[in-house]
Amino acid sequence: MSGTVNDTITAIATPTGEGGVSIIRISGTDAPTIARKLFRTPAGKPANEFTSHKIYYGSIHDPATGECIDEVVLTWFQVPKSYTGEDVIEICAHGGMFVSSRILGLALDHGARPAEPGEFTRRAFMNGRIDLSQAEAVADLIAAASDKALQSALTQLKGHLSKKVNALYDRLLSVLSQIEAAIDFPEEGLDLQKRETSINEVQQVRDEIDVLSNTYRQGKIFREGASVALVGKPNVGKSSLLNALLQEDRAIVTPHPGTTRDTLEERVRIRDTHINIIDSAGLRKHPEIIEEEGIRRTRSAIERADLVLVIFDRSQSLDENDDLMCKEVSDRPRLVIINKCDLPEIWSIDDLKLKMNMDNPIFISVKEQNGLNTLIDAIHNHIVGEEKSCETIFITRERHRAHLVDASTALGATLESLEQKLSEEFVATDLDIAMNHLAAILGKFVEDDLLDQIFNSFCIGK
Ligand SMILES: Nc1nc2c(ncn2[C@@H]2O[C@H](COP(=O)(O)OP(=O)(O)OP(=O)(O)O)[C@@H](O)[C@H]2O)c(=O)[nH]1
Ligand SMILES: [Mg+2]
Repeated sequence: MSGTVNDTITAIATPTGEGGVSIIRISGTDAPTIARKLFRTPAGKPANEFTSHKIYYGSIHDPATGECIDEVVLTWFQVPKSYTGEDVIEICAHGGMFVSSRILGLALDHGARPAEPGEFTRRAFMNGRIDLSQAEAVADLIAAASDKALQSALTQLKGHLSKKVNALYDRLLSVLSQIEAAIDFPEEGLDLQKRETSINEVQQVRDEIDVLSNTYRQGKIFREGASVALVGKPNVGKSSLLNALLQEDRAIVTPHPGTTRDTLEERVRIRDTHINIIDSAGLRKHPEIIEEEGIRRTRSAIERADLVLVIFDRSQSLDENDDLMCKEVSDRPRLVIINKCDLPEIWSIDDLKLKMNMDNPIFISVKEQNGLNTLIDAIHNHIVGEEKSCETIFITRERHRAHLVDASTALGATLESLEQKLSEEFVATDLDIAMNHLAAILGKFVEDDLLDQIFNSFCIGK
């Protein structure tokens, strides 16, 4: 991370390319001075003073040559009531790359330096405008590709997760203050009643932390989309189903078993969620050498999938390859699909029930486009589960989950020490560890390396 925290930074905040408007953002102490140097009123005069949060119409000139670069509107957000918590100038220009680059160049010539990715948001965090989980929500909001992703990022940006984590932290803090009082006045110690209340309170906080960390599976799906793997022995119609779900001829389909040799991943939107759907090489007990790597990849897809669609062909007898597949998916979340229902059936459902501890199978014919809506509903229900209110808090980042799990572990140790009436010092140490993990979610006492890692994934200008 270059530069100092007090210098003035600038960037084009809108995406590169042509558009209706583009915004050049300048943040830092020199922002108003730079704006005064570059901006002219419609009468061609310099603007002496700007008022905060008012929009000014005028133009940008090159002070060295007097050349007019563009007609613009300019807004000044006076410190501290701005996105970054510093003086911020936003110049809204016509949306051409050349025009916006010229204005950016002028801001750089007059004292600003180029902002790094996420540096505006990083300053908002450093200046206490938002905490770290809200800063992460800004990145998630920008990257959101579905309503669910948008809703959960917005809830986090509004500070719902922060409030929840802060409340849990404060509850542990009151327990800790009781414990510390007992350490400071050992003659009084932690009496039985206080010990009991502490145990109850720590247990309750721990339960709430566990509930929160358990929302990760769902939250991650909202943020990144769900992985759904299409699995079956060769020729059951996996690639045909992929194409049907995508509504395009993406994967090669032939009547020959063993057509797909590699996994193929495509994104498709189902209702308001996006899923990454993975077509795979057919599982076969005695593969040719060339298929072996493909099958290894199929296994890896089964491992990482949030849902496996296990596909059978009703027109071919069940064989050892179907057995192999049943074994491979036995402990994975799955939907059983029976394809080619347009052809005469060779085996009965009871044959399959014997092989698989099976939920209700879904009958489809990709060829005749039958049963596909039922399948889509089933995928959606499985992925999204029951609808939760949009205010429900979901954990969407592994970083948050890891801190919650560690906090819960430390609280487990706290409870053990309390129950076994060990020295208050032990209790206080574990409580402190748990509280530090909660604080880390919000970015209190955070290391620069972690900030670099988080903000470097942002775009420039945010
Ligand atoms: N009758 C009928 N044929 C189907 C249906 N679905 C797929 N097929 C045919 O089955 C054959 C195999 O289809 P694919 O989609 O390539 O099967 P796959 O499971 O991807 O096969 P591999 O990649 O070899 O593992 C093709 O000839 C498809 O046209 C269906 O619902 N009914
Ligand atoms: Mg295939």
